[in-house]
Amino acid sequence: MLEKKTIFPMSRIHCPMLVEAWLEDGEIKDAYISDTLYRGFEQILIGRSAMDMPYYTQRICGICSSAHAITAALAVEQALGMQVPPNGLLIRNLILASDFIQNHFRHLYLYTFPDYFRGPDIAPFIPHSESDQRLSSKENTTMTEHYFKSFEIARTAHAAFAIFGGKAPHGHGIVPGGASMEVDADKVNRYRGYLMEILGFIDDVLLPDVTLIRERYPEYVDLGKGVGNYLSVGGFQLPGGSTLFPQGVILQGKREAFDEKHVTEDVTNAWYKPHGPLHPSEEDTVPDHNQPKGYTWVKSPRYRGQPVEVGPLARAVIQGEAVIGQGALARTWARSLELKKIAKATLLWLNRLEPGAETYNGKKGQDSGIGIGLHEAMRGALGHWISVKDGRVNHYQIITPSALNFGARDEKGTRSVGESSLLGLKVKSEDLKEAGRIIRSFDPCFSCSVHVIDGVNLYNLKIQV
Ligand code: NFE
Repeated sequence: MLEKKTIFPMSRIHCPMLVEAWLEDGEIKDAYISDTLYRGFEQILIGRSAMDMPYYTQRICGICSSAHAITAALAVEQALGMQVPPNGLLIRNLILASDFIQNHFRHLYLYTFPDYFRGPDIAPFIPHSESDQRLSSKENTTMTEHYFKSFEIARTAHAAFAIFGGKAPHGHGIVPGGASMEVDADKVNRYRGYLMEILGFIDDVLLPDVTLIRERYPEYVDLGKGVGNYLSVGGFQLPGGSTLFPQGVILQGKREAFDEKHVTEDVTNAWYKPHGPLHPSEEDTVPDHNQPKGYTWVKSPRYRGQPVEVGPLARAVIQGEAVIGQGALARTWARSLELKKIAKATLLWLNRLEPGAETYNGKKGQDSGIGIGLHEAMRGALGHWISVKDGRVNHYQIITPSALNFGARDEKGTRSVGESSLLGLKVKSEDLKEAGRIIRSFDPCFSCSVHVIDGVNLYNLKIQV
């Protein structure tokens, strides 16, 4: 006899993610993951100036804002035939890198590590989950100190962001055609100073902390595996064409080049007007709460019809880097190492900036066209598909990393990577902490995923079983 248990809210970042697990004898046999929040960004964008897309789309989310800015800028630049000068590429990378850094620190210390240590008897640590605590009291105290210290270091990353972004989050620095800030020695030196401080924290605090957690919870390195499919659309382009993150796909162990033509979304089990799998350039977003099979606002993105995992672990796998496993702590470990990789890269990019050289080129080849922006966001692959007519948006579709990891099961009934990662998990705790550790390792963000809170569906999930 299956027993239903619900985890809500699932994420420590904000509320709309709901996980429904179906258990038998303490083992998860099935899972449904639902986003209870609909936002409708794709409709908001229609009819607006294409040049404003980096600003509008950043409002999808405050923790990955600059990822949307750069992806929108790439889409608009392709549609309107714009070229970015070398300084512009580097400044955009520096803005996005500092945003990645604040995101990864927040994810690790505020949203993930509390799954593995016991904080003091104060908010936000209470009520405590007492099950499966493996750190000593002294180690718990140290982790708590680092938890609070991470606020400061994430703020330092935002300060670096604001040097070239004007403010953080939702900066003003990334625009179609380049970057709006000029380069001078003072900005370069301040950014470098912040990054040196951040690198010190990574080496002295973060890496020892994540090593400790990995040692105490070794089985989580492989608990919560995905489906063996990984995707990265690449990112952090440098003058000359190379990128820090490569692009590629691995499907069932086989590597292949990425081609966006193979990206589709269907809405069979989501709350939208029904349609089969469609390429984002052909797809619409028409909410329909009455769809009988619907159980989430997140559509079902697929690559060649298959679910794919995205994020730091996927990027490491695609890059051919050594990974420690494929489960929850393998994701957390990959995110920690990626943090260092990005922070170190910024120091090289700073050296390549040319003070005084142009950062922006507003010349356009045309006023109408089609563009595709693809860039890795903090949580994985992000795509913006735009069609522009006379400078205005007439079609826009967005596929976010959390939609890729956590969309609805598709027309064939295939589960997302996130739903699959819970299958077979043995649960001993009352609060399903084991499942929480796995789902939170993806760093889920459901405001991004459906880009008006619906009070009815928050608590009245219509799931078909
Ligand atoms: Ni709201 Fe985002 C990132 C995007 S969601 S955080 O990273 O796009 O997956």
